[in-house]
Amino acid sequence: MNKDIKIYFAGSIRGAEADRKNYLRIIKELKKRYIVLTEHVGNEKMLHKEKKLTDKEIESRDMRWLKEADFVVAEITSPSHGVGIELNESKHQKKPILCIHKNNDKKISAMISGCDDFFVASYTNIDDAISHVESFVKKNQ
Ligand code: 6IA
Repeated sequence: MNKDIKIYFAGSIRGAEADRKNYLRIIKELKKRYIVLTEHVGNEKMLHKEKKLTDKEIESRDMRWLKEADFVVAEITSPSHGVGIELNESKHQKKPILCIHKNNDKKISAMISGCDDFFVASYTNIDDAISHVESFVKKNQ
């Protein structure tokens, strides 16, 4: 249990094929272990409330949360411009960054797999995804 560790979870929203249910399952498990700053990424109801915010407000709030985060966990199975920007910003802020993706035959961006600042792991189920996060946090704490 690391309830004082803050995780910025990133995942596709307006990007391609956002698998919100999958994000939600991962976030639910992460919340048992850590503080998740960006629960809305997996939560349809919370995202609905975001509609009251302007894109400018979303961008500046998310960048503030990113600064606050101890770790960044990005679900990169579906390509997303927003996630790409968050990853690049996290890299400049020297955050420990874990990118997880479903174990399928789709290739992930070379800009992610080719970058030494990102630790990339594939998973087949939620337990698998969480154990990647746990061991990454343990190693980089
Ligand atoms: O380009 P994308 O939309 O796929 O970017 C997704 C990433 O950017 C996520 O990891 C989020 O942290 C961030 N992001 C993008 N849009 C939002 C948002 N509302 N709310 C919170 N974070 C966001 C989008 C509009 C909503 C009403 C559907």
